[in-house]
Amino acid sequence: MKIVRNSMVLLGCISLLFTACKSNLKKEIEKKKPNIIFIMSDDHAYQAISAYDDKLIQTPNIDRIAKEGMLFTNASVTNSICAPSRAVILTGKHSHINGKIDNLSPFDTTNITFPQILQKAGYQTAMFGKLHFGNNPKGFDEFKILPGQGDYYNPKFITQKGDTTITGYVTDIITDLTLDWFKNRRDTEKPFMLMYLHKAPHRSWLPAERHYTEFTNKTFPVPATLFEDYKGREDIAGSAEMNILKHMGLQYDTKVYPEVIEELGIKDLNYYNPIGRMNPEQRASWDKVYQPINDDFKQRYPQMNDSTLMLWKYQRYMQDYLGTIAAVDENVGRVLDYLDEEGLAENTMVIYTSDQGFYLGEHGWFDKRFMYEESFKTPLLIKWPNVITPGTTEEEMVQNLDFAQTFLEIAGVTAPEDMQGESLVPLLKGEKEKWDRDAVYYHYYEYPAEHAVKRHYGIATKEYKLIHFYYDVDKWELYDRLKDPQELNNVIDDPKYAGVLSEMQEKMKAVRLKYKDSDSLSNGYINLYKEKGWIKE
Ligand code: SGN
Ligand code: CA
Repeated sequence: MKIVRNSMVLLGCISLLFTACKSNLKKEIEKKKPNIIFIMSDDHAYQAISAYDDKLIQTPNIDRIAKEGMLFTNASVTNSICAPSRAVILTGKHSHINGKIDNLSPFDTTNITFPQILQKAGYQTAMFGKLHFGNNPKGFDEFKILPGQGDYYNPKFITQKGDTTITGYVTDIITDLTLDWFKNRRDTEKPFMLMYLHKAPHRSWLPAERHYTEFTNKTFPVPATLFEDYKGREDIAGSAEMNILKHMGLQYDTKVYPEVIEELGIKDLNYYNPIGRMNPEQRASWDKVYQPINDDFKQRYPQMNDSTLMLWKYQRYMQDYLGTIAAVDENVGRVLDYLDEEGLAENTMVIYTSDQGFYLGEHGWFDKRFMYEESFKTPLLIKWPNVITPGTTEEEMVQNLDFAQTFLEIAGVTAPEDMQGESLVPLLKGEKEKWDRDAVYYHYYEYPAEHAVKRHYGIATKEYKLIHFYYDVDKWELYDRLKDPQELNNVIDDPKYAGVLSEMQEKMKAVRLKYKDSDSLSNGYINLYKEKGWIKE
């Protein structure tokens, strides 16, 4: 009897030990799963990252990600506007499938997002910064997000414990919140997925005080197409309302004081004053630098013509836009340093991207929305030690649609069948032979709306781009991306391109079929605008 009891106790012990070992082993494996830090800025043009182009600004910290990892030179978005881009990233589905077609309607939270899946798979998840969804994110153990667009100075945050307003500069604060989470609440037993999302450099471009002088003292090179006249494309490019001369606000964007505008008798955009949130101390530091700019403008304005005013506005735009990026770069450096110091860098994938590209004076524009190069293309830099060969450049066509499946694959989770992207892991591993995408798809919807960019969809191959503008127009454009990188010549009617055109049209049909987009879906989304009264019949 005794022997039997003893052996049962022994067996029990072994089984307990086995279970403990198994659960420790599981924890070890969980811990070894790569961590993910997804860094995204808002409206950060690749032209303003020195790893891509160093004529405007040096961004040594962001560049570090490419130096230690991979720089994607042909990454694009599927719909060049904020909240839709974020919805595509979280769901791995095009806008016409996830339903978030524009910034105006709230995100449908019945969509399954990759953070929800990762959280279930044992990842600790956190989000800090700008989401812009109109509702809170699902699948996060912790979030502190800006309401809507958020503010540069003394921003309010939505948290799980209620709203809070924090004194200071938004880019620094989002980083402080992130580092505070790392230091005080990161579960060292679990892998993590962190979304660290900057508001900068979104309009209306308020830099941090420490960057005022440096940037307002600089003069930036003028893009070749700043004075484009949109000839032959009057009803598409020419009808958009994002021209620096005509549509950029003197007060709102270039920071001319309301009293100066009044004194000069200028009719300006009727926007609120973005420096209004500053406290007296912040305002005093601002005035020290921006009052002399105003004095100078007051003196020069009477002699200005359209062309000198355009140049003045362009320089003011660049000074403030790039000034906000200096703080993003410094703060990215703080996070990268923390990872290095804590020995976390080794097992962490770091991604830097933007929710879309942006025009920095090309075509005379600011803003985005079009499928044309500067707003279609987005920066993408990824480091993943021991997997990516440092300093690699990748020219394959990848999209924000691909992130969800990439993260799921590196976490060892099978992606839902209905996600529409491709995992980037083969490219990250240098296994190019496993990548066979030859075209990407794009669809923009937010019209009629601010900036008046018409609804359009299109495909891009490495060589060509075919775009169809619809709803209140029916216009097709074809661009030769290699011969005409600035996209000034629409060759749709050029007989030399007849063969290319028919090939691209066939491809467009196939791609639309593959991603399940159709005219009937587009009409459904137009009807939605009619129902909401945003389109008058
Ligand atoms: C705001 C801006 C627009 C910008 C949209 C979308 N105007 O409406 O210039 O296109 O955001 O930007 S502002 O007067 O509010 O600054 S997005 O990045 O959120 O999509
Ligand atoms: Ca944006």
